[in-house]
Amino acid sequence: MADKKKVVITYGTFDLFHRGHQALLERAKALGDYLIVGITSDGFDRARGKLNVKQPLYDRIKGVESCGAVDQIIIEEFKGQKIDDIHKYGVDIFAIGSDWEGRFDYLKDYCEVVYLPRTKGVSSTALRHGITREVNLCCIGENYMVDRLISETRYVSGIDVTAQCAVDETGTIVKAKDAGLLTTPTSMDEIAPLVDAVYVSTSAPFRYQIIKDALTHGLHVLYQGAIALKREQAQELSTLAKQNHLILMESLPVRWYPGFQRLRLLLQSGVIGEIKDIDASFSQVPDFLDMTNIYEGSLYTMLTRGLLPAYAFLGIEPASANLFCGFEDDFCTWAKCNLVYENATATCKVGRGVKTEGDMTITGTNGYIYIPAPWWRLEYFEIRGEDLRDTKKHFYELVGEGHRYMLNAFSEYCNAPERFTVVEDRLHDESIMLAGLLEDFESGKRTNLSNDAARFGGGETVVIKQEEVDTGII
Ligand code: C2G
Repeated sequence: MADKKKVVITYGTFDLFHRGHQALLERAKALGDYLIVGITSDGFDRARGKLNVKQPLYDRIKGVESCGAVDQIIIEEFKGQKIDDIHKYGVDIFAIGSDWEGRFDYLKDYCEVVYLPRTKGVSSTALRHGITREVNLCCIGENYMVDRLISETRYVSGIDVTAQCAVDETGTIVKAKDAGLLTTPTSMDEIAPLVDAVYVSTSAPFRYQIIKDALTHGLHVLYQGAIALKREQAQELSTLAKQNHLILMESLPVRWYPGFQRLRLLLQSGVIGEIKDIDASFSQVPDFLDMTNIYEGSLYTMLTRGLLPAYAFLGIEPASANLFCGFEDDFCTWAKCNLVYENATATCKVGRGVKTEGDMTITGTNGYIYIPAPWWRLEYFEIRGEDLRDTKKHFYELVGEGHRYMLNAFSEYCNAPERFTVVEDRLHDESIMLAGLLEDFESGKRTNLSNDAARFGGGETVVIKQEEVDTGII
């Protein structure tokens, strides 16, 4: 029919309605004659794992209504409803922001699908005036960690990736090859006015300089892996962040998982008495592992995760620490760290290119915690004592990849840096310790690697090295 109205539909949470939402709805309306907006119910957001939604449904509806471009509002209550709505309302065009690029292509069987560019820099100015809580992020690096982080930000209300750039082999920021519709700045001077924070996921040797640049430009920083390769550099970055009231945080999602947070509180409350031993393993065998790049090895990418339970539950100052590393050529495929505290011990084993997973056991004077492998999901654990009938079972569901919990914490801290001071010293000290450990290991390795060569494991040649680390380094 010639005069049939062109019906457009779009969906969203529309929490703390802002001008990015407004622009999206106006653009969607301009695609046709009649605009339907599906607003997610609180239950649906919970079910799809969207964290941190601030407003109840009623207030979010009021926000969308205030926009003036909307003809009809419906509530989105379940996965799969979109196809049903398209039939029900005779929809011609499904429109959605470009952060969902490709994700709704399956709807092309039912109507036209249009990805509309998102509004950039919605929050930078507003954030400074405390009006909205959305944090704009630029990802520095092009790798699967960045892809994973970007996809998880979709499920956190209050943080948004608006830019991405790459880093070349000299450590210089360059245009991203595959940034999709994101802005791709080519220097920190260009990044700074666009966003509030950066996520740094580069090769270890470039990390220090890029983080320093970002902090100097007044940006909050989330970084992947060890903060720096030298203790002094890590210390310098910590001081810089504190002086400028900026958040400097390692991207270590496990720390923010609901189960991990609860376990920490339980241990602090003395649920198993005094902790005497912790045993944790963590490994990855990625599809593609570049073993010519030593900075992809266990030591640089995994150790921080393996040490987390010991650091978090026993502290960052063991009386001594032994680090054993297995190498293939110069690539560290596994590392094992034995920590000795005044009154407790801990072992962590990490691997990249070798596979291991173990249950985690935390031994205490009145009982123990048993966490089945892979322990790091922390979805389930048991508090056990002498009498197994007294076992207490704890279950904490982990949604998505888990990064969303960390992103949630990061965005909240960016909005209220004064709240970060409670955890700042501990997190910074952990990073400094780790940088120191890597520095000492590196310098030791250079002088006596050849003396420690050993052959074992079915004829495979592996270099194994034992490093005695001074008191207070870890
Ligand atoms: N949006 C935008 N610019 C911004 C922020 C958001 O254009 N700066 C767009 C989003 O791309 C989305 C809409 O505004 O199309 C609503 O965003 P959200 O409230 O974050 O909703 P979302 O979680 O993206 O839900 O079924 C729900 C949908 O899948 C989308």
